[in-house]
This record gives sequence, structure tokens and C-alpha cells, in this order.
Amino acid sequence: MAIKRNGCEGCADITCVSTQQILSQDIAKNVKTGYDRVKARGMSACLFGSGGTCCRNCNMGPCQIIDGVEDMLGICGANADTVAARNFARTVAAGSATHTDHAREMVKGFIEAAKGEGLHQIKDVAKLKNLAEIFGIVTEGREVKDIAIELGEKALAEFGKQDDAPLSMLKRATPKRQALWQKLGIAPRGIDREVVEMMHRTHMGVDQEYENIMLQASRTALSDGWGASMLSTELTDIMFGTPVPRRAIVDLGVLKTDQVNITVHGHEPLLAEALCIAAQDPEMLELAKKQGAKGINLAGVCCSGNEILMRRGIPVAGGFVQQEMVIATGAVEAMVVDVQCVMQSVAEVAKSFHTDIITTNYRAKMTGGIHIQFEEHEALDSAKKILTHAIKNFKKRGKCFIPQETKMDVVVGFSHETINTMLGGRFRASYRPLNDNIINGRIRGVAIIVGCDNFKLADDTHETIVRELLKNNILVLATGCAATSLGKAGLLNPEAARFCGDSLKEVCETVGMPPVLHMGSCVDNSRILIAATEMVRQGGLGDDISDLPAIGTAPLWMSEKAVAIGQYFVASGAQVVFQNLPVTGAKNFNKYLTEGLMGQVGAHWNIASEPLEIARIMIEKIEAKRDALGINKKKERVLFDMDMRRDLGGGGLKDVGCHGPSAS
Ligand code: BF8
Ligand code: SF4
Repeated sequence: MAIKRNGCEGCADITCVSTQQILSQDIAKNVKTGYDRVKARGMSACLFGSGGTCCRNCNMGPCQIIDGVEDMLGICGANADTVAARNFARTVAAGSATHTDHAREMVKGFIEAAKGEGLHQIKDVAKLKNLAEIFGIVTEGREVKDIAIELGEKALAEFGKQDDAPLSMLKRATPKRQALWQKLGIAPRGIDREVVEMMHRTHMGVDQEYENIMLQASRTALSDGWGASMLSTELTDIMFGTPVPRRAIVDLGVLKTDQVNITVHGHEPLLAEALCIAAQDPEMLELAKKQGAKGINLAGVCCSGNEILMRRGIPVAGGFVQQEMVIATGAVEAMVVDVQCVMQSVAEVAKSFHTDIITTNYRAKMTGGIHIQFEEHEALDSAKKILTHAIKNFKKRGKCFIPQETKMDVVVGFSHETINTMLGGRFRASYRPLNDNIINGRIRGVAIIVGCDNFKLADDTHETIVRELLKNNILVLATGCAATSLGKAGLLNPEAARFCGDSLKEVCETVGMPPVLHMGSCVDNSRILIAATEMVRQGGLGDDISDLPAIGTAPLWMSEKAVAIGQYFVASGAQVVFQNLPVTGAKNFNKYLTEGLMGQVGAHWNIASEPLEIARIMIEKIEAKRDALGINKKKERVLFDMDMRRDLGGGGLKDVGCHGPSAS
């Protein structure tokens, strides 16, 4: 049953059971959450802000522009389209910058690991060699250490590259897409450079043609997707292990009454991994016992959570909108945070409990938080210092409430490599069976559901969309907080096959896989670019991503990162659907984003406000791609024989187990 957000008219209901339970407890009665602030602010927003036509790029403004009204141009003469395009492009630049700065830290951590100087080692040598080849590094007859150091240094150079040659990883795209990027002049050159150029071009009095601004917005977004994010994902996999399917649990019920609960929240997995290792250290476990706890229970929040869920099976307590609820359980000794998506309100909520908010990164401090700097070159010591502080809080724990029955089983860990072996068989890794199942129509297409939760929009939006897609035999790939929310809804385990249409159900049951595949954190959307490209390479589904029956959505986006991701999907040829974009105050620019980009990059943005409308658009677009590919011809229904089952299921997931060490 849904509850109203404190009687807020116009606000969407809270359907999340664990959130409802926390907010109805006595211990949480003084807790103010994002839901309360939505109510206090009201649902309506400034029309200029939400329409994208407020400009404050210089001190003659702020200028609020009304499209088509002569006296309502900016003082510099900028019109609504220019202003909305500049604002949109700056959002893309900010989103790309976060992934870029995250990726740079991961590359630097990788170089330390390669040199044997840090806590971590090179775990996936096969992947190291594959990536080295893309960078033109000789691997034959060389030590792993030497290959890794050279790869790390070449990867780091991609950030500050000043020549005009394209980024190395663009070679992974289809030849057709690479040629298109070259022709349009949007192949990214240096990762940092594209963000800088975007900020320059959107300064007052520089680029004043919305189509031209969008060319650089595409180049900036591509430098994120095919550059920063892809480097981060790949090097993190090489260092911490490429995810494989494993069982885990999600939701607030993963917290434990008799253990020290430490949640790790943010994004860069260097910190999260170090905490996982330190939480198994006998010295730390002994300290926990001395404080009267039975152990140390590490749990994730947001994308740090997704990183250690994917690679270690560490439970996730909640996504973005649950970060305050995690503390409001009263059961968390410390919330350890680094960068991105950490709400300032957590420090305020923590004041009502014994919980400490421990900031760990010089780039992200918070009033009310305790700062313990995490140093990668002394990662274990730093992590132990953080854990020691948290463990000593255990004795201070007062009344708490953990909604025990809300935890949900999930199967996660679907890297693009896993999808390869899962459907293709361990000895014959290939996307062929996936393509064949799409061509024969058992799987109609692939939907990608990514991004955030959002206090202003219905919290069951992801679930509503995905259930509709599954009924229509569409396989779903998920990342980020969308994946967490689908996990909580019970859609990330093989039993969820029962929600699928007959043919997708048959495929999922034969292979033993969930119909929604968790592919990781937000930087791991780069896995989806590689998976989509592999599907093209495998043949039978056209010669570019823009031909595939595939479409993405970030229905509850709140972060600028989601817009950067949306733009790199579009510039890579994949359609996306969002619930809204701040561009509606600029007629021509809006039309350009939602229609005009098709003629340029073979995909465009779509907007739909209702979840079922989003699902309908996704289904229609997938079916239209199938028509264009000529694979929608009516066929007799083919019954599965033994050969087909073997073909479909070789190397399946039925033996999935929990491979990762648990911190508890
Ligand atoms: O990078 S999905 S709320 S946590 S931005 Fe943030 Fe959005 Fe969650 Fe991860 Ni992504
Ligand atoms: Fe106004 Fe132009 Fe300055 Fe923007 S750049 S604030 S539109 S004068």
C-alpha cells in the first residue's frame, strides 16, 4: 500500500516498503528527508529554470528569456535556443567532468597497483592484454607488470592529450560509427579537453548556434562514455576482477542488529574495495568483538554499493533516495562517503543518531561530517583508521529499527564478458545466441534502464516500466540506482522470469538468468556500449548501434551525469527516453533534440512523463527497428527441441553461486 508523503498534495506516493516502515517509526519522527523538502518547496518550479531559458553566464544577467518575444532576449541578444542549448551543454559537461575525475583517480590507482605499490594487484590478466592491444601495447613475451604500467600511463595520457587524434578507445566502436564521428568532427580528442572546450564555447559571446553547441556537447559526452567511463570500468575490472554472476541481497534489511554496520556511499571503488579488505582484517574483527559486536557488516549505498555488489556480492542497503533512511534506522555506526550523489542532509539526519558521516576525500567535505582522508598509497591503513572510528561508535547505538523482512535476493554481476559466455557457452563465448534470439523474436529487443531515483517522482517508476517491457518479451539491462530499485522490486533474480512474456520467459528459464541484468554502476554504462557494439559485430542486426532493436531510459534522472550518459548514448546511435528535460522553453532547440539529431547521429531524445508511456515508446521504437531490419516477418512458432535448448543454454547460469568474500 502506498503512503502519501506527509499528506503532500500533488506529490507522488511512497511505495517502497522499507522507506514507509522507517518513516513510520518513533525514532525517525524528527528526521527530515527529501520527501519533506519536496513538500515544503511545492511541486512547481520556476518556468525559466525548468524550461532551460534562464541564463546567468555573465553579470549583465541573470536573463530570463521568453521564446519568440523580442523584448525578452538576453541583454547580449542571446535567444531562447542559444541559452537552452548552452545550459544543456553545460549539464553534459558537468556530468562528464564527474565521470572524468572519478576515472582519473581509478587510473592513478591502477598505476600504483601495476607498480606493486598499493593494496591491489592485477587480477584479470586476460582483460589487461585485450585492453593493451587496443592501446597498441606489445604484450607478447612481456611481464604482466610491465604491460600494466605501460597501459596505465597511456590511459592517463588520454586525459591530457592535446593533439587532434581521437581517443584510443574509439577504435572499439563500429567502423560506421567511427567514420560518422570523424565526418561530423565529434570524435573526442583529449578527455579533459572536451569539457574545457565545452565550458569555453558556452561562455558569454562564444558559440551562439545551437546545432554547433550540440556538436561539442556530443563530443564531450563521447569523451565520457567511450573515454573516461570506459577506462574506469575496464581498469577497475582488471584491478578488482571482472564481475561474474553472484547472489547477493539488497534493501535496508541487509543491516544487522548485532554487528557494526558501516555503509559506504559515493562512487570511486578504491575506497570501497579497501574497506572490504580491511573489514576482514583480524585486528578490526577483534576490535568489533571488544565493543560487543558479532562482526562488521559492510553495506553499500548508491554506486559505491553497486561496485562492491558486482565484484564481491556485498549487500546494498539502498539507492539515492534511501540514503537518509539508512541513517534513520539508527543502526549505522558510520556512513563513509567519497564523491557524488551524497546529500548534504545526511549530516543533519545523523545528528539524531549516533551515526558519524565520515568524509574521506579532499574534494568532498561536509559541515557536520568527520574528515578522515583516504590515501590510496596507504589504503589499508587509511581504511582501518576509518573502520576503527566506526567500530568505536557501536557502543553508542541507541534504539534502532531495521526492516528485516524487506531484504530481497538478487543475482548480479553481468559484465559484457559474462553476457558473452552466459548465452554463448564457456567454450564458445559469443553474442550469437543473443542475436539469434532477437532475430527469431523470442527476445524482441533490449531495453537499457539506468540512472537515479528522484524524490519528486514516483518511486516505483522503474518497476512499472520494466514489468511492461518484460511482458512484451524485451530483455532489460540495468545500472546505477535504477538497478538497485529493480533489485528491491524482486526483478533481479531468475524467479522474475514469471513476469515475462512466454518467449522471454522460456529463454530466461532455459539459461537460468534473471530477465533484468545488473551491469553495474553509472560509469559501467560503458559496458552497455561495448555489449551493443558486440551485438552489431556478431551480425544479423545491422551494421551500427543505430540499427539495433535497443533503447535506453533514465526515467528518474536527477544528476547531470544522467544527461551526459543520455547524450553519449544518442551520439552512439541509441535512442533514449527521459521523463523531462529543461529545454521546453526553446522551441527550435527542443525540436532539434527530440527529432533533428536523428538526421545527424541516427538517434534522438524522447520525452514522456508517465512510466507506461515511456514503456510504450520503448516498445514501439524496438518494434520499428525490427521492422527496418526485416526480422518481423510472421513465422510459425518453433517449439524448442533438445539441440535448440543446448544452443541456448550452454554455459548457463544455473550453477550461479556467491563467489565473493563477505565482509561479515
Ligand atoms: O552515478 S544513478 S543517483 S548514485 S547519478 Fe547518483 Fe544517479 Fe544513483 Fe551513481 Ni548514477
Ligand atoms: Fe544575459 Fe547574455 Fe549574460 Fe546570459 S550571457 S546572462 S543572456 S547577457
